[in-house]
Amino acid sequence: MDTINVDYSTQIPNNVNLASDRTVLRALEGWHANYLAWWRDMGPEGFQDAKVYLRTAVSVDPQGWAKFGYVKMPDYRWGILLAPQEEGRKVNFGQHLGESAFQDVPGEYRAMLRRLIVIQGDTEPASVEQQRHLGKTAPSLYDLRNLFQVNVEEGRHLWAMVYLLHKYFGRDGREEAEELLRRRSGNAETPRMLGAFNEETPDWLSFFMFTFFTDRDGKMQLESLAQSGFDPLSRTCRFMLTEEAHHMFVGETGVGRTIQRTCEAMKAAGIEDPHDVARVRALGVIDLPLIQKKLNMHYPLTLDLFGAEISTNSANYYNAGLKGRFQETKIEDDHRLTSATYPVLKFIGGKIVKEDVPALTALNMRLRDDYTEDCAKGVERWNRIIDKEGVKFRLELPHVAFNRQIGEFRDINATPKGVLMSDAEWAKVREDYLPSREDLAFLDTLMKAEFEPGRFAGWIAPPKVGIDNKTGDFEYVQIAA
Ligand code: BYC
Ligand code: FE
Ligand code: FE
Repeated sequence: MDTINVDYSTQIPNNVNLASDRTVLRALEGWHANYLAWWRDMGPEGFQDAKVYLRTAVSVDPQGWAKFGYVKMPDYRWGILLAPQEEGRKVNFGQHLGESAFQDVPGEYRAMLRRLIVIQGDTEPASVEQQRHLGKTAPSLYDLRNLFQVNVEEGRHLWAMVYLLHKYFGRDGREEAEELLRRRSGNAETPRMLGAFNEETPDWLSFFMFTFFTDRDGKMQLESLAQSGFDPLSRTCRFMLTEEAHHMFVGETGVGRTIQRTCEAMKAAGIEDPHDVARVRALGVIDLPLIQKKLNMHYPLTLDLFGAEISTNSANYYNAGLKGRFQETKIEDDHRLTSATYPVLKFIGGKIVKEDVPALTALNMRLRDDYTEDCAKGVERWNRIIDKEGVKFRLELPHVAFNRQIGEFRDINATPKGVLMSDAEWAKVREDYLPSREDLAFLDTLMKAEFEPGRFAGWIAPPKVGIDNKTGDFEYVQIAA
């Protein structure tokens, strides 16, 4: 079997020749049943029988890897797809620089590697759980379909990690794979592993912010794992990244269309001051200050996902050749980082100061900086929409010390501009910067489903083009009667 096209003859589509790997195939078939039970329990609520116009990966050829068609989500062909093996691939960083890439798990790195794979795997079903109630309030069938596309692909990303656990980690891998179906987002006893994945996604603005910010952490982490010297991990992450692009598209255009609609409505009503919140809300659109507050909520939560600024874990991952930097092979240095330094923001003597630290321990910070740069570009594209409509307002990323739970700034209060303040001061201004109960109640009033083909809820503009070049009135989801 070639490794570009996918074998659909087995219950589990794959391009890893599962048919000749009976033990792994059998174990995965067992897990499949539990996965489907999890999907029915924790997947999109109320839409399990709807026919959704979804893309399914049929190949890993960058020129054309997907086909579109109506599918009921539980019938989606979740498959195991790895990018083709590169002949003679090497370990590109760390202690093993220049050695052949690992085709099997090096014994001494087994625990570390398993942990990385499990953490990555845990986020995927978590996001599906977080988003399971959103279908009921979708602003259009187009958006509903995009939500479900993201959901089934996150499900596939779980499959990608579970395949590695089953194939390379024996019994403990199989146990971890079961645990991945047992933890639950937001559950006090069995929470998901990372902070942001236990938060609620209460409304569509949060969904769009999540796919813009948090799926972008996914992109950055997958980029670093795609550099891995453990070749099967690298190959699976490389393919996952092709799907990830759509998730960020959903987020960026979702927020962009919301902004567009708000600005248009303000103009039509002759409102010039974007801070005249009451009048803007009376138009049934989301005021720009509230969009900024949601951004203020999601960006720090996602910064926390990068771990502490200074981390021996990340140094160990790098030395072992398991997790690299963003675009590692394009960076010109020794790829060992034995003497390099990197500037890190720290909290010392009551002040935020920049300090050079050994680059090897600052890898989380570096990846986070690359992430921030990527986010800032997206925010600028949003600002261009506001400019174009002639509204005087700018969205901004808050300071990295704002509202953090992990790392240097977890114990302090800072404004989005980075001005430090006491607990008492913070309590007074918190709702100037983060959504208040009243803000959320307002958003809730807008979250009403619009399921008529071609129609959109009043708070969001239609997209410029349809999915798969479909026309505006295309029925992206056929909701079962
Ligand atoms: N919440 O040494 P540190 C995605 C823990 S998103 C809770 O700084 P490290 C997706 C940490 O585990 C991408 N705990 O940690 C997006 C450690 O615990 P231990 C997901 C946290 O390991 C949208 C301790 O604190 N993939 O794919 O350097 C939809 C010390 O911290 C958190 C990955 O993350 C937190 N936020 O960095 C769907 C890639 N942060 O060892 C999907 C794999 C830290 O003391 N993960 N801790 O028990 C990693 O590379 C790293 O584990 C982390 C943390 C970057 C997450
Ligand atoms: Fe994912
Ligand atoms: Fe994603």
